[in-house]
Amino acid sequence: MIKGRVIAIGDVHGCIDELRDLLDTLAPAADDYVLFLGDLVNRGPDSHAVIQTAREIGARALLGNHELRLLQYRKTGDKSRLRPNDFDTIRQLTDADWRYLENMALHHHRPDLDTVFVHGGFIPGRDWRTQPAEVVTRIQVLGPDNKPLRRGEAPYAPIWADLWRGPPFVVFGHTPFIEAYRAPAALGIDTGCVMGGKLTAFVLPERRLVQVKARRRYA
Ligand SMILES: [Mn+2]
Repeated sequence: MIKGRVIAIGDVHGCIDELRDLLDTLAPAADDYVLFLGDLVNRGPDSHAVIQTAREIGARALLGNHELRLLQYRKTGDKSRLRPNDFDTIRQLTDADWRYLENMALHHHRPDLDTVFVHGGFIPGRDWRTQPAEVVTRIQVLGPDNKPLRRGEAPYAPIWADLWRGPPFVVFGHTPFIEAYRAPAALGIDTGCVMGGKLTAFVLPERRLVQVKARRRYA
């Protein structure tokens, strides 16, 4: 029995003003399930405010590659893999923010909607449930031998979502597109807000896109 809506929100990357605009438009109700698709942090103006807002509205969040990198540093103290803007984010995060990051799941499955939500995606043809964090938070395209790669590493390789047949239907972020990306059994909703694009939400069960424009280009 479905109660309320599922509201999936694409990569926010610290864009707090646009997140507030989007939430004003969506006006989530108490029985709506608000789910961030990861990469709430880094690059944009205020990672802390984004996580605080997510907490305050009782939203859940999935692990993105940016959070995964921050958490690996938090666990090991090893700074060698951090990127310059990770340091800005680390300075902003409170203990409550870190707890929120530590509770991020790899994916969220809704059998009643035949839909799985994930940050990056999945290797097609394999059980999505057993794919590791390094794959599901980072995959963009499929290289030779089904190797998950970033788009920049293999510009002519197919987007994983184009080869995903489902079921389940997959809603994902991570790979920025100018418009929401409609594949046969997947939908990409990272529309590059931090790069001056849009912040996109996908609302189920009505399957409606809700978008706000970036106020400016932040990265
Ligand atoms: Mn990402």
